[in-house]
Amino acid sequence: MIDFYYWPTPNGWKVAIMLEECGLPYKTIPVNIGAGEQFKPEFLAISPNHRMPAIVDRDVDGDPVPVFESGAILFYLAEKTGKFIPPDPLGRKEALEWLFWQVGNQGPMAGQLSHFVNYAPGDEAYAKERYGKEYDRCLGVLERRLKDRPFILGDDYSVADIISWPWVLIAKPLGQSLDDFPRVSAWRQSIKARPAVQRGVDLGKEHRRSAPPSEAERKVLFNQSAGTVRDLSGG
Ligand SMILES: N[C@@H](CCC(=O)N[C@@H](CS)C(=O)NCC(=O)O)C(=O)O
Repeated sequence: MIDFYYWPTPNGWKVAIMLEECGLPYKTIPVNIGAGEQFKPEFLAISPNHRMPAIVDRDVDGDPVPVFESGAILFYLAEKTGKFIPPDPLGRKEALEWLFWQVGNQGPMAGQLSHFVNYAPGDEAYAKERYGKEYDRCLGVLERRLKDRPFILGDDYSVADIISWPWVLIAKPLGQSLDDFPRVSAWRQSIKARPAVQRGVDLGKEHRRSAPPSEAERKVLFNQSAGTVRDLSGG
C-alpha cells in the first residue's frame, strides 16, 4: 500500500494520475494546505519542503520509503513498476530531462501565474505579464516538441506527459487560450480522454476551492518565510 498525501491541485493531480495509471493500491491522506496541515511535524518528516504531494511506499522490503517532489515521485513509481518510462538509458535520460523541465520551468511559472491571476491583492500587471509570457513560452516549447510525435517522448505516453498535462488542463482559467497551440490542444484532449486521468483529476474533488481563500487561509498560504514556517511547524 502507498500512503498518498494529497490535496486536489494540478501538482497533486500529477501523482493521482500516475497512481491510477499504474494501478497501484494507495490510501489518500488529505493535506488541507489552506488549514496549514503541510506544516505538521509528521508531514514535514516526509516532505521537508512542506509542500504536497508526497508519498510513503509501504509495499517494500524493509522500512517504508518516503518520497517528496512530484518529479521524484513519478520517477520513483516509474522505476518501481517499469511503466511509463522508456527501458533504455537514453530514453530514461530524456524522461528525466522533461521531468526536470516541468518541475523547473512550466510548474513554477504556471504556479506563479495562478497566484497573480487568482490571489494577488492588487492589479499586479507586471507580474501577470511576466508569468503569463513564461507560461506561453512553455506552451511554445511543448508545441515544438509535439511537432513530429504524439507524446513528449515519442510514440508512447509517459511520465513526461503525466507531469506536464495538469498545468495545461487549466490553461483557460489561467487566462491563456490554446488556439495558437493546436498540437498541445490535441495532446491535451487525447490525455483527458484516458479513464485513469479522469479518475486522478476527480480524486478529492469535494475539496476543490469553491470560494476565494479566507483571511486565515491567506495568512497560511501567502505569508510564508523561514520564521512563519518555524512558528507554524512548532519550531
Ligand atoms: N515542486 C513541487 C510543488 C508542490 C507545490 O507547490 N504544492 C503546493 C500545492 S499545488 C503546496 O503544497 N502548497 C502549500 C503551501 O503553499 O503552503 C512539486 O512539484 O511537487
